[in-house]
Parts: sequence; structure tokens; C-alpha cells
Amino acid sequence: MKIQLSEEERKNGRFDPDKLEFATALLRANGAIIVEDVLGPERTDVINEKFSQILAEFEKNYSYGDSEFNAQGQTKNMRMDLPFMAPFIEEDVVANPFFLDIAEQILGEDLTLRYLASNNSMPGGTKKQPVHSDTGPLFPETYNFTTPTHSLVLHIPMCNFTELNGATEFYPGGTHLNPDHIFKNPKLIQKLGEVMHFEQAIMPKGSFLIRDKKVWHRGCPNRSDQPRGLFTFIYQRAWDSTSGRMPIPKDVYDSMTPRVQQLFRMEDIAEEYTPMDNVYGLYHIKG
Ligand SMILES: O=C(O)CCC(=O)C(=O)O
Repeated sequence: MKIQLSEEERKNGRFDPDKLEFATALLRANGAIIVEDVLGPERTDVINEKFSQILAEFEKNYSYGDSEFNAQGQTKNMRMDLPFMAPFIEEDVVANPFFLDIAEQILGEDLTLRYLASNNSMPGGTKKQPVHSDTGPLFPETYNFTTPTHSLVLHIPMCNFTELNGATEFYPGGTHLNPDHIFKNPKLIQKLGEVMHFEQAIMPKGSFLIRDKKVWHRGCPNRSDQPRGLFTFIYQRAWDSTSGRMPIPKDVYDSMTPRVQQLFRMEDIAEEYTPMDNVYGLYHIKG
């Protein structure tokens, strides 16, 4: 289930046609794939340096709350938006051909990027999250109706993911193929998740874990002494508007490459916002 890039593919920055066909078919059937070490350790470390500073600042005012979803704070999973700034909005991160060549076949070439955030398992956690899907049904009134993949999550680990530091657990092979009404039943998902096959996303930093947004998964406690950072980007079919609109300062939008601009075109782009060099709250803060 893990896909490795050949030297030739790294040089070209793209999959060979056969590998692309294989990876896309595997993602459709399995719901999730891991492409190992896409960004490379040096580039990932550069990105992680900026990310770690922002995360450390963010943590100072963070409250885990007592939600069941975070095991009453015992998972120590800290969600943080990513600010619209380099290196997070650079082309190799948000518009990488190793991801887009697959995603365009599943979501269409006019796909959009609607969510730029991170999930971070912080040291000291003791419990797993409940098994969950990141989405509800697209057609909530239906019963026994399955929608095809209309949304993909791209996860990029900022450090090597291991059992010790709480690599994400996910349920490949079919959880994305459940009828939509099941996604309204978190208790049933949790019950089924307790007896079903899952895998742990053990992978080197800079890998791409690509999954249908419907795939069941859970965050795990981090028993190391370093934060375990994970980028979470959500790409959707152009007509799928099931998302908030992120505020992007116009001058930042203007500085993006045309492909990245196209991906972010559905967001709230306005002069009134000031560029962020930090993230202060649970949501992207308007300047
Ligand atoms: O941090 C992780 O490993 C996954 C977190 C997650 O799935 C979530 O919070 O929705």
C-alpha cells in the first residue's frame, strides 16, 4: 500500500504513467495511499522549522477543552490552521504534481483547496481519539446511498511518523464506500472501528498520505517528547461548497503561482485582511 518514487520520477517531479494509473486505482479502491518521502528530508525540515515556531506560539494559549473527541484532553491533539504564508502555500506543498496528477483524475482538473490546517499530537497524550470520519453525508436525506469520492485529504507529516509518536491510525479498504447515512452515526463507526482492520501511518517525514475524506481514522497519543506535526489539506470537487471560506489577504493571493491561486479561488480574498505571520485562534483570523 506504500508507494515509493523511483530516481527517475524524482528527477521528473512526476509519476511514470503506469505508476500514476496504479496509484489512482489503488486510492479509489482502498480509500487511502501513502506515497513515501515526496518532499525529501531537507525540504521538510525547512518547512517544519517555520511550522514548529508557530505551533509553539499557538500552544501557549491553547486549551484542549474536554471534548469526547479529544478523549477529554487525553489525546492531546491540537488542531491549528496554517497561516497563508511561505512555505505553507508554496507550489511543492499545496500543488505538488505527485498529488495533483492523482487528485485531478478523481476530483476533476478544476478541483479546489478548501482547508489549510494541521493536526498535532502533542507529548503527554495517553488515549486515542474515537474512530471517526471527517465528513457527514453529502446528501443527508438519503438512506443506503453511497456518494463517490468528492473530497480528498492530503496529510503531510512534518517528522518521521512512528508508533511511539502517535502515527495516525486509519481504516483502508472500504470505509469510504459506506452509505452516506452511516457517517451520521459516530457511535456505530466507533463500535465497528473497534473490531475492524486498521493500519498505522508509519511513514517518513515529507510523505503524502492521501485519503478519501470519508475514510475512518483516529489520532493517537504521542509518547515521545517532541510534537508530532501533520499538515491536513482538503481538496474538493469544484461544485462542493461544504466548507467555510478562509480569509486570504489579497496581496498574498496575488503573490501565489497561478495554479495555487486557482486552487484557492473559492476563498474569501480581500484587501481588508493583513498577512498573517502567526495563527492566534482556532480559525484563520481576519486582520
Ligand atoms: O493527528 C492525527 O493523527 C489525526 C487527527 C484527526 O484525525 C482529527 O483530529 O480529525
